[in-house]
Amino acid sequence: MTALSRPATLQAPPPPAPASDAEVLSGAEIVVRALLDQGVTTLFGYPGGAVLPIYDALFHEPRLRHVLVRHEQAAAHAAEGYARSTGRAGVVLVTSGPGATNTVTGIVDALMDSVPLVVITGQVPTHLIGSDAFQECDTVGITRTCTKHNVLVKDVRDLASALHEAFRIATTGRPGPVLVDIPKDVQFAQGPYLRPDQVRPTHGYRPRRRAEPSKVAQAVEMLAEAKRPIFYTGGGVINAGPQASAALRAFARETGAPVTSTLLGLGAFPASDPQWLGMVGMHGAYEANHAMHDCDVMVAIGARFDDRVTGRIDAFSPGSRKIHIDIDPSSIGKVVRTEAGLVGDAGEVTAQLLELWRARGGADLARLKPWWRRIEGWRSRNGFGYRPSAEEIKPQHAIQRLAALTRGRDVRISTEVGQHQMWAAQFFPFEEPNRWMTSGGLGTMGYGLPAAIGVQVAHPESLVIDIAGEASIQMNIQELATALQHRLPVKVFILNNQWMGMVRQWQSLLHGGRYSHSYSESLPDFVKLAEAYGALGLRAERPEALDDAIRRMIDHPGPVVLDCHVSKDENCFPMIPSGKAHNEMLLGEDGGELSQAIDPAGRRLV
Ligand SMILES: Cc1cc2nc3c(=O)[nH]c(=O)nc-3n(C[C@H](O)[C@H](O)[C@H](O)COP(=O)(O)OP(=O)(O)OC[C@H]3O[C@@H](n4cnc5c(N)ncnc54)[C@H](O)[C@@H]3O)c2cc1C
Ligand SMILES: Cc1ncc(C[n+]2csc(CCOP(=O)(O)OP(=O)(O)O)c2C)c(N)n1
Repeated sequence: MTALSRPATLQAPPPPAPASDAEVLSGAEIVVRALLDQGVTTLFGYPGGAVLPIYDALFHEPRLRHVLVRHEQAAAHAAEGYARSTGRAGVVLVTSGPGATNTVTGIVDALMDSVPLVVITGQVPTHLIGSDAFQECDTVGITRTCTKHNVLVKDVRDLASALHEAFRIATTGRPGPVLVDIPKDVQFAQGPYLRPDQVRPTHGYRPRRRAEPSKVAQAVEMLAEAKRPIFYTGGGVINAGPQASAALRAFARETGAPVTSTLLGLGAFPASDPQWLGMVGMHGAYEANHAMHDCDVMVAIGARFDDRVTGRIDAFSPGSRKIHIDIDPSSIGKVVRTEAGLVGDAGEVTAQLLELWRARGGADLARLKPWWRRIEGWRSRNGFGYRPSAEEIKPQHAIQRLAALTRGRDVRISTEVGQHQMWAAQFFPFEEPNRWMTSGGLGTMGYGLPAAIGVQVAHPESLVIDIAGEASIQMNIQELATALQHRLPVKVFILNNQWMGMVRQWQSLLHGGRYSHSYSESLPDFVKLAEAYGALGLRAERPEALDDAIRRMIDHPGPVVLDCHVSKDENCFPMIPSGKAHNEMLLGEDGGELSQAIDPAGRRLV
């Protein structure tokens, strides 16, 4: 998805309807009022010259909580964490020039992963635009291809409607980031304030929520005839809200089909459910990938056939007919041929399917028995197997212990990017949506800690843990100060293998073991570093110290960094090497029958 693929109707909104009785406010006050009227309670930001009038207006507004980050990239990721864990838009406020450019990584991240953000940037005064003024950059130009919509507001009379439209566009249809660039003179100028109900929506942008009935009927018949069906679910189910997860659970139960999910969809379907096959894709479960490869009808719900999922596209599930439910029509048929494309919201369309399924009297579940027997065969092989050790902490074991020791708590997990992220996806079971925050499409190292901060702001009572690598965590480590300042007791659980492990793994398997610049030299002492910020620093170096360290981490009332030293050379398996098919997975040395490990759903595997 790029902004260029979006309908042209997402251009600048039309001028607002004249409201003679409208209240007159300064541009800065309009921003604050619009945020309040949109139900915003929290924003993540960093001040600077071009945005000072808005900061001044915020000074007088106790109903808006401003979380001061230490780097604008982190503001965007924190807003993503907030949005992902609540389903509401995350709001970012930054200055012009470097403030705006620093947010770009987070904005692209949100675009790739369909996260609703409203990013407000200050801009130099209108008469200076184009003069290379101090801290001027073409924010709208720079972010054109990485926002769902962006707009430079040159007239204060357009400001309220631009802001309300930003929220509507960010949160409806396929969610994404919207940027509103506001020159400083517009922030000072006086203009009419329009409430959301006074704003005319942008003409033509009306995302469809319910699928065409004929397509629903076609999909139901395809599913009823299927002998080897599978549900391939994704981030779109999370976007669609908890009712979508509920509809998915009911539909899966009544159709008897196995369920897989992408990295971004974890939690939409409970990991403890017997119909759950685990994550699909490059580092997905052995049984999930085989079932995807051999199914005859695939029902993709809010999943976009990413290349980490499909592997070699001409070998992707070659014998199956595809049903694709997606709110973004441009997603359907983009990567794979689709027999039934259902445009609409994952929750509403799944409910439509369920209703018609029930009306037709379901289908004979006995026909799926041979399919489930094959799946059980794949399941009996422990694809996530690894060789346990009494000498060193295995990273997979560390995640299993973290999952075991936090079970029963209201826990929410974010991650950085790398092997630790994949092990977290494989070994930490999620039962509910909005509990798992990770950077999938862009794969942004440095995402996890600020995202955890955003999650903790939204869920003060939750246990929020960033599962990190020692390389990734250093990309936004400064955000420990944000956590301390705002009394956010986030935990950082570092799987420290002293390598950029995922890079080392690829170099090991695909580049002849030439480890070019992937060793993490000169690592800081993370315990001292945590202490320097005022957090609790802990270290675990041996397996017998692990449980105690995790307990101390989760019981501590403030922010904690736990530096967990793990095996240096462990690879993450299964792995579908790039350009290979789903049934050409590499397994670890114990990816067979040997391991005593348990899988994410708690099944003991031999
Ligand atoms: C190191 C690394 C390894 C990875 N390995 C894997 C892997 O093994 N397996 C894996 O799955 N991923 C993996 N990923 C992630 C991968 O790159 C993609 O981000 C991910 O697969 C995309 O998930 P998704 O298809 O659910 O799409 P998303 O990006 O979540 O897209 C959601 C889709 O749903 C649609 N949608 C949005 N809202 C709605 C709604 N309300 N109703 C209906 N549709 C909606 C959108 O239009 C879009 O098409 C990896 C990432 C990294 C960084
Ligand atoms: C900003 C950014 N730069 C580079 C990469 C490429 N990359 C992916 S994983 C990885 C190594 C991550 O190392 P670490 O955080 O220690 O995690 P590990 O893989 O060891 O668990 C790198 C460099 C990236 N994803 N993001």
